[in-house]
Amino acid sequence: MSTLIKGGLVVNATGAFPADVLVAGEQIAALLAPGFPVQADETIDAGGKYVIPGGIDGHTHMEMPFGGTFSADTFATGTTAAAWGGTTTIVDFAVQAKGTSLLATLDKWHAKADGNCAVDYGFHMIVSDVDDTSLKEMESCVSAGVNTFKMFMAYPGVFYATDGEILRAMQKAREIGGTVMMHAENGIAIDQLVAQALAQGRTDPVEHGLTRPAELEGEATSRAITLAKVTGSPLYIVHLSAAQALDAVTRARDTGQNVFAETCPQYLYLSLEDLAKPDFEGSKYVASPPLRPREHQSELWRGLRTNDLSVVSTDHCPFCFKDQKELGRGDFSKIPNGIPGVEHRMDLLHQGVVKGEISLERWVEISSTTPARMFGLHPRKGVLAPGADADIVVYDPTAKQTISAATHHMNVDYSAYEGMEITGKVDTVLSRGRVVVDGSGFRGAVGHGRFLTRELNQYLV
Ligand code: DUC
Ligand code: ZN
Ligand code: ZN
Ligand code: ZN
Repeated sequence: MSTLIKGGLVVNATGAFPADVLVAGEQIAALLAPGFPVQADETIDAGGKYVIPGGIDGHTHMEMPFGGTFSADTFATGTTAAAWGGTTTIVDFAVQAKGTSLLATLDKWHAKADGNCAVDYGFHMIVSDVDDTSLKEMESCVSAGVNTFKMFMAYPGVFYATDGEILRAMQKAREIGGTVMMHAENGIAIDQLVAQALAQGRTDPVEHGLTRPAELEGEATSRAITLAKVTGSPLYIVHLSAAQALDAVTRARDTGQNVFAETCPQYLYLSLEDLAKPDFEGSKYVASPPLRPREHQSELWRGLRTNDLSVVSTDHCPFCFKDQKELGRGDFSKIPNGIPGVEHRMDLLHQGVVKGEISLERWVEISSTTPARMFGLHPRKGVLAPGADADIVVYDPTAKQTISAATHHMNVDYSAYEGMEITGKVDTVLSRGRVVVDGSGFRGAVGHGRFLTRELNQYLV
């Protein structure tokens, strides 16, 4: 089976140029001068459109257990929504429950995902127990294609790791070619602020933001960076939301330390004002770290331009308003943490191109090429080049759309971006050579997506 994508503007992280893209089987066979005569079974007209590498969302939570409930997207619904939005690879977090083994956790996540994904997928591992067994098992995770290990400085008593535990895990990561991913918020201090708020009868969703000040993200980020420096471990800060945290990352990067950070669309577009919406509407915007006052947003865009923020992932973690977010009525600390977004990352970041915050090439870089290199998937993913997987998005830069829960494909009953007008729209999506989305709708299949074993972070020096 061969497909020719004709007449588009090919955009890679390294540049944009008019070219036709020939796909043979599951891979890109050639980039051709426009109009170069070639036979193909199927032709896709990309005239007036961008042709970009499929998006890679390096941070999702499908079917994630949380306080007796689960995030609302299954691997089937979540990866289908990803495909609709031009994301052709996700990296989801396997969650070690305390007292269980990392390898059993991996098996559990494979049982949920294998045969159930519409696009390709990999895993990160959340390490909840730092003990000799888990540390030893991290080696087996690397052999199984999972070399990124998330830890938490937040959530005492649940996922929280002490500085000593973080130090030990970082030493191990350094030894085995792994990268530690950090949820950097000072959970010990936050828990005190939360208890004080509840004792004073402050129970609304906005208190979630007020009890998690930006300074405590900045402090934890600095501390994680220091521990990484002492151990020589690479460090990837997940879901960075605050200017103070960005400052810490920027300082470390300026010394040449292997420190990397991602932010998420919600921190670029939403703010504490959303958390303050009345009638419990604010619960739709509860995620950790919390949405920040608006002035942080311009700092984050600047960080994306300077590459102190290297990646934008969604932290897609959908909980329905009805019955799930509502668990926290009367106590904001019980609102399930998470915002849905896997479907709209490419569109939301394209607004950055439209508004002149980032270049066209940078859009591709932060949403696909850098995640591919950071998470050991490049050059198979993240680039349009001969030999790469034919994960390709034809994107119409001028089409208009309005984001709404009434039309999205995620299995969640609200959109955090309800009513937002977007310039640009996914036209056609190929996953490993197969058209999975086009004008006629979803043409892919649950089960088409394959597990990706990942190699070393290519940015390490
Ligand atoms: N951290 C995440 O990365 N996702 C959901 C909640 C959290 O604290
Ligand atoms: Zn987190
Ligand atoms: Zn710098
Ligand atoms: Zn997350």
